[in-house]
Amino acid sequence: MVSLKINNKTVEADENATIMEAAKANGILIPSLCYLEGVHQVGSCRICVVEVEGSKNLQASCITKVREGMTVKTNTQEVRKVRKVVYELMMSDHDDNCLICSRSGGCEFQELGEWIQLKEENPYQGAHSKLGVKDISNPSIERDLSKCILCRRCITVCNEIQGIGIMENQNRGFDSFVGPTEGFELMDINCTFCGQCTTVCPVGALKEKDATVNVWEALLDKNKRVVVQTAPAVRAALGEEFGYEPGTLVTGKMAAALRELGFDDVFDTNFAADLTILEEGTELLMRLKALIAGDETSLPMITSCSPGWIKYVEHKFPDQLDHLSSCKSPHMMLGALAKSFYAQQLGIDAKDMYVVSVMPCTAKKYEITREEMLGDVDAVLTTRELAKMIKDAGIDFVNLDDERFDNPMGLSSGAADIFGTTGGVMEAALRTVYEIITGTEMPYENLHVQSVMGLEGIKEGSLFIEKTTPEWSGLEGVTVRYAAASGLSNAKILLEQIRKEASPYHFIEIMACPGGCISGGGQPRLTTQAIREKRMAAIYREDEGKTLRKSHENEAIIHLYETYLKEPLGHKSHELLHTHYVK
Ligand code: HC1
Repeated sequence: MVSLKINNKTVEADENATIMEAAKANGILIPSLCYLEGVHQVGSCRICVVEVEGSKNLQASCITKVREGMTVKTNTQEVRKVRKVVYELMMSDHDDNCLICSRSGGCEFQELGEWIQLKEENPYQGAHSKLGVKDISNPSIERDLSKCILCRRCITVCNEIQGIGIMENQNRGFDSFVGPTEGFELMDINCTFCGQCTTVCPVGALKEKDATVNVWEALLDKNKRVVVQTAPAVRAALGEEFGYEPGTLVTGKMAAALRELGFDDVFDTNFAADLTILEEGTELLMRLKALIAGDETSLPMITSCSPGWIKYVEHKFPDQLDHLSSCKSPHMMLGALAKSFYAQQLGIDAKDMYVVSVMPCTAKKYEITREEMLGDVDAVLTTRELAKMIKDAGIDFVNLDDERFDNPMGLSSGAADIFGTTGGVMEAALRTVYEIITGTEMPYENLHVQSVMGLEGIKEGSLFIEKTTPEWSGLEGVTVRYAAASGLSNAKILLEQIRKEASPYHFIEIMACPGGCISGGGQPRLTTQAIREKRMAAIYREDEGKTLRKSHENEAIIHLYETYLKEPLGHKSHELLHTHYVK
């Protein structure tokens, strides 16, 4: 620990802390636009400058380490003057059409303007370098270069957290911009559309492609049956858009709001998550059986519900596609069932049905445009877009009474709830697969697979199968090894292991976003580690609060198999619930 003075207050700080961290820990806030928690700081925006006694120039507090005996001032006249000039220079090349910007009211740059008390006219008026330059090349993410303030957060998250590295500083001086190399658009390169860049962008330069206009149109169309479904992680974060503490579950209010918006059927993606466990679990069992019989098979099997991850593996590891489960992601399964099984029940043509998925994810917008699954789902709204629609409609969200999802695709188990967090799909699958093989419940307290819980990037564990039911004999004595990874740089580590034929696992869960869908690219901004933890705790609370906690015990799923699908991996399932991948 070192001792230093910040604004005449003597404070203690870890010797590796930056001035900004030491100040924050002691209740002194220093503004910044480029700072991002938990990564290498670039110190590019210079908004966080402070005076350090003995230094000739002001120092960027996000990259300057504390020293014993240091004296720091964060709020002198000189600091405020420089901060204002830096801000005004950024502002001079920023499209200031704030009233019609999607970030208005939630823009960090706007908030900083208030902090700095910018009142007079900006002295640095002049030409704008990229006015009107937009990248709308893809179905997930929109880039508006005239709003970019060159803070480089998107570069950091794309490089350091996701390990993709498609965003770079381009050109110099007045011509500089941030984007893919040689001015390519996102559609032309290996962007996974995970949308992590949209969650860290402090302004409106990076955002999801808007789907609200199309959804409003569908809701107004009297000839359409408009079905909506919501992902497991949305309910743990939507409340934040309405002032609730992170980690507040708003499942019932969300269902009520969707009905008030005019959706005809309010279904739960969690229903299809349970269905996924039956299909994917059976697929795993088949591969394990083949292994025991000495037949050729692809192990480890890897989950396929995260479309950013699928796009990544298709680009970077096309030789490993056999390892992916052939299951569509749960919301695509629900879309396909809505337009077949449910449309049949209603006696309507699938063409007259419009399916909307509310997802924490921007890559899901791209997923619905994939040729192999085209038509299953018509529109994807992010959590942020749903919040906007609720506000637009003047719905008093906070005072809504809780409502439930509709049948026949509204019932779900706790196993489905935990899909929303890293490790959750693995735990949900093990709850079912272990019980099918052994005829007994998984030997873990409260059904939790502790080894895959938590926010670590890669987690692993194993489960010994002592005895089996007669149907699965041959698997006794097998130790099933599993892993769960979140964030694409972690996924890469496990894929490289597989490529070298050095993977010890039978089953791997991979989610493109760090922490899983709780911190997806469409969730409320800005997701910190503390917020991730609270959303994750909420998801486990939802699971533990249910009596139904295993996918294979979901009566609605059992009924669906009895009356329509017949059996997991059967003909109908293959037709509706499975897909293939593209090299
Ligand atoms: Fe997810 Fe999934 S859990 S991918 O993380 O398998 O987005 O929440 O909806 O489809 O169920 C996301 C979340 C989500 C799917 C499910």
